[in-house]
Amino acid sequence: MSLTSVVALKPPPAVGEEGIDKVLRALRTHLDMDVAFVSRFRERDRVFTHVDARGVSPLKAGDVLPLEAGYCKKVVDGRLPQLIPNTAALPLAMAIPETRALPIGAHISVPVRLSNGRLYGTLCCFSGYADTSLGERDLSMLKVFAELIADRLEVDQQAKDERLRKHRVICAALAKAQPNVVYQPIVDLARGQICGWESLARFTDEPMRSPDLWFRDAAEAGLGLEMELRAVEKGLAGLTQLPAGHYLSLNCSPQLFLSGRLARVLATCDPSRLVLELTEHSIVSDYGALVASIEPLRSRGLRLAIDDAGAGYASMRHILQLRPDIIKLDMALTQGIHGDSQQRAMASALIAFARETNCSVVAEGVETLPDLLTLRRLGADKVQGYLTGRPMPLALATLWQVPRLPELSDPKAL
Ligand code: G
Ligand code: MN
Repeated sequence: MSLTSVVALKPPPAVGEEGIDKVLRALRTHLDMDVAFVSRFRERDRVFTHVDARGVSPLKAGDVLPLEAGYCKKVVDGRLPQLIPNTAALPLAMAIPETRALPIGAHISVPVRLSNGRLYGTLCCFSGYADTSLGERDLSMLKVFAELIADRLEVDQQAKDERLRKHRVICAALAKAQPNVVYQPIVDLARGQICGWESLARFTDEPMRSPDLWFRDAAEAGLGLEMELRAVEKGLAGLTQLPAGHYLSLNCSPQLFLSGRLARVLATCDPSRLVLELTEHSIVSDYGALVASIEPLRSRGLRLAIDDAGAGYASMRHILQLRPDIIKLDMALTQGIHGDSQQRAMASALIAFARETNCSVVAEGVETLPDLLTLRRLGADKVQGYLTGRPMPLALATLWQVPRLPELSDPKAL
């Protein structure tokens, strides 16, 4: 099976710059001028990064002009004043071709400096007509706005840098065929035998962090689906080596279902041996679309599990809307259940619901025999946890025997 390609993975576009557009609009309408813009100086030219205009604008965001053209560079160098209420009264301004071409009757401009003092560019407003009401107070206000914009640019830049850094780290991990997967046994309590395996992602690349954090960073870098698909592909690669009667449970986010990419990856597998666990961490906004995206796979025998049930609000909605085949009780609900009547009450309620709706219940995170016996007494069908087997490499999984737990076959232990 070929791993998802990482060749054409571009960082996602930046977000959050609309704040500057709002600042520009407020400034321009307050000064009652035709155009307001922020320009960024480069070595030889300047880019108009944000533009706000009344009516049809002579400029648009993304335009590039030579650095020397127009007013801005001259204002920054002190060759032109920052405040020009009437260009006709200033021969130097009249000597600039744009003054007549655009035309520019009034011009007000200040440098935008970053906190380290470095010049970023300028914040500028101009109008076609002179406006002799423009004064020092307007210039002071422009300077305040320039500082606000510089702050905002820096925050945006930091966020962009951070996303690029994450993107590089995630691409590097994908290029090294990360993540690896391990398999954890799921034990059928009626038979005391393994019935399936959950494949779990593990990252051995630096920085050493939990899989949750890797997936979160991948999503922030716009590579969440690539990372998830990789984990699914790697999990699936072990299916043929697991005993034929065992199923394989794979973790998927709602976004992965909705992307349509999952079906392609699963196309060559026997769906009746597969369970997809829907992680509850993301809120689903369109259950109709999600149901529709899973349906073709379910009609071919694939089963759907809701992961981490009992841990939060989303899982309850998932259960009601998606009508799963399996409900996986979160370890927050199962660990210590032996000694906690609240946990027992909640687990019983979910198990009763599962019975009514023809679902089977897998209790996750089971580490102790008393918890296992309590869960069995309450009606859980299957358990998964350190007690019956830690997540392990495929080679070990193919040989794994459930530890002998005499109490499991002892009716008195109920
Ligand atoms: O969210 P999900 O249920 O898919 O992930 C389960 C996680 O819990 C895995 O990372 C797995 O390694 C871990 N895990 C599995 N069994 C146990 C257990 O018995 N105890 C604890 N603390 N963690 C477990
Ligand atoms: Mn899971």
